[in-house]
Amino acid sequence: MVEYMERDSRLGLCPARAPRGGSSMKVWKRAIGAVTAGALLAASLAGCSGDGTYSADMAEYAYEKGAPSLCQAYEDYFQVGAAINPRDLEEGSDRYKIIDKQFNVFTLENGTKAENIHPQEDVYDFEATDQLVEYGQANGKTVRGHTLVWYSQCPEWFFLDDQGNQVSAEVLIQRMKEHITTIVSRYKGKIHTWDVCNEVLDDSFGLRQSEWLNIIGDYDGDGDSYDYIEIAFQTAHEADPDARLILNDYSLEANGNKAITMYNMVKQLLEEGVPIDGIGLQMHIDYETDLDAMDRCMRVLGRLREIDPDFVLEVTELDMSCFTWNDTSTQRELTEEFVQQFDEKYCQVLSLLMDYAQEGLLDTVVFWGYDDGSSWLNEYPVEGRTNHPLLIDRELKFKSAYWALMNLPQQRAAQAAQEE
Ligand SMILES: [Ca+2]
Ligand SMILES: [Ca+2]
Repeated sequence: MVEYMERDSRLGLCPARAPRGGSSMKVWKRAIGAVTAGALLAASLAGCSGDGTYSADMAEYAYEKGAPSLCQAYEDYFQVGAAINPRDLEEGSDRYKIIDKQFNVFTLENGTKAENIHPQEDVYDFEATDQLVEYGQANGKTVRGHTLVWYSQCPEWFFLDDQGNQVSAEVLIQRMKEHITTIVSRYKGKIHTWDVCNEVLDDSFGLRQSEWLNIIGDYDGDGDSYDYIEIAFQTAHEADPDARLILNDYSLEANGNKAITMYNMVKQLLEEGVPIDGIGLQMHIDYETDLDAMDRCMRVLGRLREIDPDFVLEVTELDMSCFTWNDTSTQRELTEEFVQQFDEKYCQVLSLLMDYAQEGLLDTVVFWGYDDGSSWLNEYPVEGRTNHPLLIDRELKFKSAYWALMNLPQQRAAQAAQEE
């Protein structure tokens, strides 16, 4: 924080810490107007260290020692993280310098998914996950494990016997328990948080159809079919009682039906004693994301704290597409107007998340990647498009969105101070 504050004072800004508390929806609405000025400020700040032009050597500037970092800027609110891949951990590389400096919580984008870590019944491949865990241990970083039980990127052997027939519920439960126990035990005390189950809900209403659901079903006969989720969380909890266990899903911040379905299900599971510590909101949003809907959904999920006061929300896969869902185009012209809208939306979203953090509802925000060139959104939902959903561009240069987010905590603090 020290170096950043020195830069601030050079520019005559008060680096006051954001006060705790404060009302929620009002704050981000007020903060919006300050963002453009913030972007200009960021440009001049960046220019201070270079030859006066905004883009010159930005990447080098932003990860040099003493330059600001995202996780420092938000340290009073939440940890800031990124999904990464093994190449990011090559010490000394530009990518390593960026992730090591900017983030304090990490998820492997693919390495811990079942198809990679447990490709065959008797074959585990821990290499990528071990590498991240070792890095985390050596550098004081929080590591998230993603993910133990998911309908996708899960090898077929889980669900089939030697003859290629579907296995019984008993066999699948046994395999799931072995999978979870082996992995969670190996990283006991080292992987802080597990996305135990991923994407268990349907987009319209109720549970998603999956082999996990269809084979295990209402195994205990109590009238619900949450059994595979219940068993997964119990098993993970037994393997590492101190790990934070998360139920992760998408569109919870946008789809009210889904948020309410999640609330009702988790409420029942908590009341039955299932050890769920929180909900992970993937938060794959776009530049037109409806913030009022987001706030309503977050408030619904936040009510789970009435049942468990320690219940948390995490943002686990944040990125912001330059295309709305129905837009099938492959290119987005980055006009000044669009970039400004994009940066403002990112600030508004982060400002909302800071509100929840101040209320103790949320303590972790993880981006799904960090550079536009590596984002999955270049291939999904439209293949071969050029998307720009993150804070660092294809040349590993820091975008204006990055600088806008860097300035946001101070702007909020300044706004709050003005009102006192
Ligand atoms: Ca049941
Ligand atoms: Ca039950």
